[in-house]
Amino acid sequence: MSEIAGRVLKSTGSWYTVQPGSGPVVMCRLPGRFRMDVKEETNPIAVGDRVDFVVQEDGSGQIVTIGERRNTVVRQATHGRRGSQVLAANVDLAVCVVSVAKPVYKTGFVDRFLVTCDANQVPPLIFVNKYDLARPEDRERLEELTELYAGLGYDWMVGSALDPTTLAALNQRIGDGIVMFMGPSGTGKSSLLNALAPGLRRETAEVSRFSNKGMHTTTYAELLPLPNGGYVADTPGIREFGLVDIDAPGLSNFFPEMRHLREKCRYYNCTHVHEPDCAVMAAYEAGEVHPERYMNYLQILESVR
Ligand SMILES: Nc1nc2c(ncn2[C@@H]2O[C@H](COP(=O)(O)OP(=O)(O)O)[C@@H](O)[C@H]2O)c(=O)[nH]1
Ligand SMILES: [Mg+2]
Ligand SMILES: [Zn+2]
Repeated sequence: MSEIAGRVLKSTGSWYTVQPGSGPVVMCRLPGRFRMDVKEETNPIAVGDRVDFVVQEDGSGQIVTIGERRNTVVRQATHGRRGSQVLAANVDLAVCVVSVAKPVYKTGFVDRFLVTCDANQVPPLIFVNKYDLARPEDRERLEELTELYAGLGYDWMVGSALDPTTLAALNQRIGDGIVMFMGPSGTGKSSLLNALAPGLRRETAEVSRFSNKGMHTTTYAELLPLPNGGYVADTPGIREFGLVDIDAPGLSNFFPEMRHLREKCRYYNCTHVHEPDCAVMAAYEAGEVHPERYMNYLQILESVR
């Protein structure tokens, strides 16, 4: 039997919808032995996974290999459940959707997102939505922030889900990759999703989450096709992914403006808060590390301790 390579678009727990290189999707099952290998994660296969399968007599597929993952977006299990849940694998772009107003963005959220993306090897894009609502003073501050974040090497976009120019730019940035939208509620994720992939007509995350309320089935993501050959991972209700495996002294590795200063600190495990001869604090005092970034660093540090 010949093996066919494909990508997992959807998982319902026992069946996986797999898209081969060409042709229609195949519903596949996973032999039980794969589940034994999984220790910390609750699901052995996530959307975005590359798999090989063989076609059975009844036309269904049996998965024989799970490809190595380039990255994962993980949600820590809640409510006393064991392990973490992989929401999606092999994500090409994680978009942090924040908005100019209603609700107004916080750079603390943005910085946390950038750290977790970096720690999980997921390429990030910050998208500041609802630019149409910006007042002159908002525009000024956004210009300053755009300069700050672009200067640090981050992918940073400002626009509106209602603006075709913004949508075209986003579509181009996504290309044929797997994109995932995250961010606080009300910032425009569903609007963007619907505008980028018209015809999919997804309900809002809030509604999907409600309809799953009280059920013990886990809500897995689903990959929805985009017009340019890419996919958007529809992940009901995800704001951000958890800060995993970052220790306090390692945190500054995820701040590009601090990373190169670390070796100049007196202590190798300096956390840049109170230690003597700290190069990061010296840079902050000299105005070379933006005060807001340093404050956000301190806040994230608190949460990883
Ligand atoms: N003015 C303006 N409103 C927007 C924009 N994008 C989304 N909205 C509105 O913001 C509200 C929340 O959007 P929604 O997509 O449901 O946010 P989600 O919670 O992130 O999925 C809705 O009323 C949208 O119509 C935008 O670019 N400009
Ligand atoms: Mg929504
Ligand atoms: Zn230091």
